[in-house]
Parts: sequence; C-alpha cells; structure tokens
Amino acid sequence: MFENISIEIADHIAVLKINRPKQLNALNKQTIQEANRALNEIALDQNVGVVIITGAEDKAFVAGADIKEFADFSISEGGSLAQQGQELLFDLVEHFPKPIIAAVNGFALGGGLELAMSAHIRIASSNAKMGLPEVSLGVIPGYGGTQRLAQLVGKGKANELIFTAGMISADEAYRCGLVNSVVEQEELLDTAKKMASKIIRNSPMAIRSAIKAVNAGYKSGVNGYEVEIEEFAKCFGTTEFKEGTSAFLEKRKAHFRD
Ligand code: DAK
Repeated sequence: MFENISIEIADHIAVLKINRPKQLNALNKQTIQEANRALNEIALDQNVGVVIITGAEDKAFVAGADIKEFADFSISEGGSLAQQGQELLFDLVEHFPKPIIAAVNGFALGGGLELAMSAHIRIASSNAKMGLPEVSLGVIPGYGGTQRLAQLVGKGKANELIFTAGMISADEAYRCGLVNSVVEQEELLDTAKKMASKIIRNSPMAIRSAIKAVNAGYKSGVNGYEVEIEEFAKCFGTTEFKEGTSAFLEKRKAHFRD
C-alpha cells in the first residue's frame, strides 16, 4: 500500500517508519504524501493511542528533504511546496490528536530534524547527529525549522545551529533541550514504546486537550491560557473524566480503552 513508509500497529502503538534507507530516508514529495495519508488513517483508528516515527535501518532518521527533488525548484515552487509540505506533514504532526514520539535513530538533518521537532516528544539514539544544514545549500529551513528550533532551544542556540549549518551530537542535543532523552540505539524503539505504553494508560480525550493547550501557547495571536481553560472545561463533559474520577474513588485502575 505504501512504497516509502511502513506502518506497524501493536498494543495501541503505531510505528511509522520512513523507509528509503538508500537515500538515508530523505523526504521526497511522495513520502510526505504517504505519511500524510497514513497519519490521517491513524487519527481515526480508535485502536491507536500513540504514534512513534522513526527511520528505517540504523544510519538515519531522515537526512533531510530529498535534495535531488528540490535542486531545480523556482521561487514559486519553493514557496508553494514549503506551504504544502508544512500542512501535509509538519503541522499535521504537531497538531496530531494523539501523542507522536520521534525516535531519532541516526542523522536527523534539515527536513528530518524539522520532522522530529514537529513531534511532541523526541528520544535520540546515542549515535544520532542533528542539524539544519540548509544555508550550506543556499536555502533556509522551510518546514518550520526556524520557528520550532528557537522554541525548543532558544533563539541564540537556534541561530548558531542554523547559521553554522553544523551538526550536533545526541548528547549536545539533550543538553540544549532539543531531545528529551538519549539511549543506546538497540534500546531506542523499546524506550519509545515504554513511554508510549505509559501514555496509553491515560485518558485519550484529556491528552488530546493537553496537546491543544500546550500548542496554543506557541501560536501567535492565540492566548494559551484561554485555550487551556476551554479545554479544561470540556474535560468535565467526557465519559473519560467520569471513569477516571470514579476509578480513583473506587480504588481501582481506570479503563480508558477496551
Ligand atoms: N537527499 C537525497 N539523497 C540523500 C540525502 C538527501 N537529503 N542525504 C543522503 N542522500 C543519499 C546520498 O546522495 C547517497 O546516495 P548515492 O549517492 O549513494 O546514490 C546516500 O544517500 C548515502 O549518503 P552518503 O553517501 O552521503 O552517506 P555519508 O555517510 O557519506 O554521509 C550524510 C551522510 C548524512 C552526512 C550525507 O549524506 C549528507 O550530508 N546528506 C545531506 C544532508 C543534507 O544536507 N540534507 C538536506 C538538508 S536541506 C523545501 C522545504 C524544506 C527543505 C527543502 C525544500 N520546500 C518545501 C521546497 C528542506 C531542505 C533540507 O532538508
């Protein structure tokens, strides 16, 4: 069904793998479209509570946008594709109603790091290398990188990484807040799955509201505190709130899924 990605679903966790290892999993248009289609299906799948995005094989998460594909774009093609790509994948990931964990298993460069930064949580393998090398190619990050990197690591460090086009190690990425944790490569997927299984025990509706509220704080013109109040209030009308509070009072575990 998909050529450039694969999906495996087990125990309420979907693992979406970018699967172009010969090109170090570089993102071309088709891969972005396939990932968009898969995520839209997963969004509707009640059986899935968390998504893990990773790269095929052990060398790269995603080594950027496919340079061969965008090498001869015009100004208008660049502009429209940046917008389309942002909507199709990067914004979809950031605002996805279920948590998305990026398991960064090697090079995460340019569009690859931008994809990881769109995810709600990042875990890196110790061999991972990250950077936004776009200015070395004569462009700037076009899939939200200038915004999300500064949000995650602060403006000064983001400027340094973007202007130098350099790569940083997983440990440095951890020190500057770009990734949540670093583990050995063999443990990466299991670590992401362990985190996912903790998340899955909790109320999907409350998590969805939390994603909206946290994201609201980073949207210009939106008052994150107001969105938090709205989402907080909505929780009181959910069956999951009733289940969560009843379970506590009855001294049993809450059951939010079948
Ligand atoms: N695109 C296409 N192919 C790539 C690729 C990429 N980003 N990265 C690697 N490959 C391919 C290589 O060409 C090579 O293919 P063959 O030559 O064997 O056919 C194969 O993957 C293995 O790569 P290497 O032989 O280079 O492997 P090394 O271990 O020597 O080096 C490396 C690994 C990750 C350091 C190196 O491959 C590298 O520097 N890759 C490029 C990294 C990079 O600059 N990435 C692009 C960043 S710019 C846009 C919006 C956003 C963007 C663009 C447009 N619009 C909406 C228009 C974003 C741009 C970027 O992401």
